[in-house]
Amino acid sequence: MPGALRGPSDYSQEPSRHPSLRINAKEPFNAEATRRDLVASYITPVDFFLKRNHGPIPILDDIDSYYVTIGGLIDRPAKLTLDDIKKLPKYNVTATLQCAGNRRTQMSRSRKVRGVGWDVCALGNATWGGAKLLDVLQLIGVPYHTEITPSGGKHVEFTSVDQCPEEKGGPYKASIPLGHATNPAADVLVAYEMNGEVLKRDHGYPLRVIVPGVIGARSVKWLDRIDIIEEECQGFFMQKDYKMFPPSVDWDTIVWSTRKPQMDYPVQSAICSLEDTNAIIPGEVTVTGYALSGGGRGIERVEISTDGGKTWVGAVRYQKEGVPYIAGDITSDKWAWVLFKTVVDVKGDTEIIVKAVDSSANVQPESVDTIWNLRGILNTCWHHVHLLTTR
Ligand code: MTE
Ligand code: MO
Repeated sequence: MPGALRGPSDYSQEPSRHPSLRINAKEPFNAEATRRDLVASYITPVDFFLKRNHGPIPILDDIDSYYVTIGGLIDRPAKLTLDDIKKLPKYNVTATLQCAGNRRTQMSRSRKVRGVGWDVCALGNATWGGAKLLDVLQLIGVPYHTEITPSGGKHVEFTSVDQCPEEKGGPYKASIPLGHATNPAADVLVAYEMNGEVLKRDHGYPLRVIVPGVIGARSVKWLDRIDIIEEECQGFFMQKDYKMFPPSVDWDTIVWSTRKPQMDYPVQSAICSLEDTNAIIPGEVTVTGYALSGGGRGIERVEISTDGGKTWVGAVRYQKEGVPYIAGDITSDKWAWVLFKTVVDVKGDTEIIVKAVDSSANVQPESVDTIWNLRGILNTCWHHVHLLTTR
């Protein structure tokens, strides 16, 4: 089913970006904020939000001729304009989008992996405005809480318009199970706003999918089609990428079909107020950063160690200024990261370590070697910062 629209095949019409971003690859454009910029606010400004692309950025500004085709294993296929989507009830969901490749550079230091290198900022936390995917699906006759349609549809596939070399010049694609898409509590959105503004081209203008609690790769930008399909999407990024293999599998032994596409991400945290290179004056040092987990699990604890992991001290967690964070409470944003803060007394050269525990009591692994994988995804080991003090 070829899409109606096609993005550019070269990089001559890229949007402008904030000059302070760390650029990890120019074409396709892949960039992250500096650590300090990332945690300066709970809601990440669009400028500092992760930019993760596999091809040139599409231009879909002829909004009068734009529509999303909804088809596949259903009786009532439809073409929906942006206005049709905007007529549905609007939801604002604050959700963190994290790329599965976050912290890949560090994993590659232990043993080389393939993929764009990222420091600890391949994520961002935004308030996404849009229709719920299940309301869009209801328009074509799919009821809520459905795992299979009468014609055998079990997955919802999202197809974009960007041309990705990995798809042999075809568009980026991904799918999620129908049961996930039609679960009202999963908050899957067809979004047209980011932080109260119209989506920027870099982030999927005019429409993108947001799948909260799931690796960023499934939140397809520049939406062209939504199809109900029988089996999960066969695209490159579902079948030949973004799968988690054990450390024993390498490029000569990999059998892609033995693993399912990665969906939820595991518990993660990182220190963002400090870099390995900082020369610190001995005394009190403020340590801030973020923690998050997938699947809507909250953050139960964030702990800091300065003695190599023998003893740990809890850090203060927060989302909104002045509101104490309680995992699972209605006052917290369940799909969003939690920022943390603590003060450490640094006497001499010190290594500071952070780890988080989520509301299912999952803990980050100590060492990168036990989770090493050839594509360098889901590096969630304890995050270390090495501080040198000035005398
Ligand atoms: N959608 C399209 N059409 N093309 C892409 O290359 N990249 C995916 C996802 N959706 C991608 C896409 C990946 S891997 C991630 S991590 C997120 O978009 C990044 O979204 P962002 O650039 O808005 O931060
Ligand atoms: Mo990603």
